Amino acid sequence: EALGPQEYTGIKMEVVQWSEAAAKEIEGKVGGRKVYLVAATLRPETMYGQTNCFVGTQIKYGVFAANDKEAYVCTYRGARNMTFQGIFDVRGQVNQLLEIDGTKIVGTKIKAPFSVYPEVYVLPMDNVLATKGTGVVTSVPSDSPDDYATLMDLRKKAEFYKIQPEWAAFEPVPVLSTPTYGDMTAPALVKQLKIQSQKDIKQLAEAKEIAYKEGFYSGTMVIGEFKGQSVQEAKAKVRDSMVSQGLAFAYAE
Ligand code: A2H
Repeated sequence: EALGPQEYTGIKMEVVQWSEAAAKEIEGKVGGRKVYLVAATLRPETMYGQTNCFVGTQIKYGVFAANDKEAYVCTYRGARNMTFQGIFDVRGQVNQLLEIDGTKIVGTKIKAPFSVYPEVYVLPMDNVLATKGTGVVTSVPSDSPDDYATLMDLRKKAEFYKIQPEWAAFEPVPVLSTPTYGDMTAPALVKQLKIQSQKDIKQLAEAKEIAYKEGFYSGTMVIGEFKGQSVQEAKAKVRDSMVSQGLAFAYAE
């Protein structure tokens, strides 16, 4: 864990179509607002490779009014942090429109800003922490070992996880290249460390550490506006570009 505050980017993933279960609970309760799932990421430069989004199945989420026009789906804890960071219209105020279980959000179709896949689905992940970020994780299986291992679990056992196979069918996309692992860092590490599933927490922590260092210090972008630049250079530029287009905001904790 970092000692100072973590500088996340909040990625705004607009809801295109609610899952059946969520639609029932949400109908008539958001006052005509556009609703976004907000994912917290430390790797904004990888957003080109989003294939889905994850929520925790044990986690309760809220739909919070950010202002008259927009509502955000995240944990109550995340919303509280946001409002004290001036992200909602009334600083310090949390206006929760409703509460909903993570399981019910699964299957919702959302926009994935900057991704080569404009619309993707919400899927379940075992290890989403309620105590970190927004409780919503955008998935980049090319560069996140956790995301890749979870996506493979879901594909192998779609029925067990209660998902439609087509929700998990988006292929990982090359986003950045490193000398050691090429342009599919996470799949390479999952293989090398013999990770079988999202339950292999210890090896995944090691893979995550290696992937993060390798990507940040030795990675070159292979896609997007900053293609050919180092990840170190591109990271803030991609973030700024998303923020200036209204697709993301700075979020710290
Ligand atoms: B990262 P740190 Cl491509 N529970 O975003 C579990 N994981 C969470 C979370 C939560 N509540 N909130 C955020 N995260 C994930 C992209 C990514 C991330 C890539 C590679 C590595 C990576 C796409 N997923 O994280 O413990 C989010 O996944 C490894 C550093 O605060 C977020 O960034 O360091 C990262 O964990 C924050 O984890």
